[in-house]
Amino acid sequence: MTTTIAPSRRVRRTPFSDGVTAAGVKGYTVYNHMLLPTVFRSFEEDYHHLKSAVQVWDVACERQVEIRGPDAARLVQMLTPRNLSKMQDGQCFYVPMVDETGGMLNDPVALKLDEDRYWISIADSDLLFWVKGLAYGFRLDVLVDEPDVSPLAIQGPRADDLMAAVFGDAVRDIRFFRYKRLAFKGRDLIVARSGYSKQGGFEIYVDGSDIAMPLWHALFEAGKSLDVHAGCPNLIERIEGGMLSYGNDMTRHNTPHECGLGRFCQTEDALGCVGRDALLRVAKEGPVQQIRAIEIYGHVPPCDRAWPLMDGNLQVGQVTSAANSPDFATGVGIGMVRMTHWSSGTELDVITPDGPRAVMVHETFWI
Ligand code: THG
Repeated sequence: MTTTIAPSRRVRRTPFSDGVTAAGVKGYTVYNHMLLPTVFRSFEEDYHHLKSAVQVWDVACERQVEIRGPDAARLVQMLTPRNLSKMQDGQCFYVPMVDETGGMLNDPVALKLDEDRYWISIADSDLLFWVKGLAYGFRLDVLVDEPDVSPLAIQGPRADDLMAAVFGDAVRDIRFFRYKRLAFKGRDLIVARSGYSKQGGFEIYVDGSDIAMPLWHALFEAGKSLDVHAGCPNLIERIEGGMLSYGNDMTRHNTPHECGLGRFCQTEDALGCVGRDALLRVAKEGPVQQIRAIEIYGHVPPCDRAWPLMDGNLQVGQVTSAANSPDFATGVGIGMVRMTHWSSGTELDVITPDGPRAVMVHETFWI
């Protein structure tokens, strides 16, 4: 018998699940209580294809927390130390969200839909409860809920051509982290130039499950000559690009500064932000540990727990994501490293379940 995830109502299917199954998905994880494919052909084949062609990703698990009403802007600014005062309709912002201690609660993409309406496209934590709690506790005039919106990502170097075939040439003019409303079957959908890869591409916020499979089929039909394939966020490519995974590389016990997300914090200007005082303190003093790229020498096994980073007998950090990179011909990892050992070129050992491996710390990622 093979090991499977037991299907149940709690582990939610997505409006694209029929397409994902038909495309031969080989592995899933659970993200926001919803299925998220992890592999189709193999991690390596998916990786090479993502970097050379175009893929359609079921990322419906990037659920939206919708905030609407007269106090929407105030509430969204309460959630993040990033200054949102100049955010325009049509913009997406990558925003660290923190609790009252400055601890990371999520690292979503926020979209401003209107002066009084936002979507928060969340990573894997139940942010809805925190947002609802703040709205209730502060008696804010807002509605907070999870709409029937399912992102579908189109990623890879041929993403523009595939999207233009379905939505028209207007997609080519969408700038990075901007969105346009484009028609599909008479429905206006938000199409943003964004996505969880460094290969470029788009995210379509599919508003209404009924058009999910029609859109899926239209993309595969239009992409026949482009070698389009079903794909998913690729572990190897994500690590090469230093894209963090909430719950893996960071948790509530890390500040944005430790996560290397200080450039997304303007805490001084983020008036009303929960955790502002705590973050002003850490921004001034600087973090004592920080995210680093970890080059790992020798084959690495799957990383399903934090691996200690050692300087001899002294633990100086941990590796929380790791894979074997075909393009860079080395093990690649993401780790949290103490400041005494975080400069580029530092040599350490990581303790994997298959034994210790020599590693080198780098301040920049591979791509
Ligand atoms: N897209 C959408 N929702 C999401 C994700 C996404 N929700 C879950 C998860 N991903 C949230 N985490 C991230 C992490 C990184 C980025 C986006 C969401 C990202 N980072 C850019 C980079 O590293 O190149 C920088 C962004 C910027 O410069 O503003 O895109 O992927 N809808």
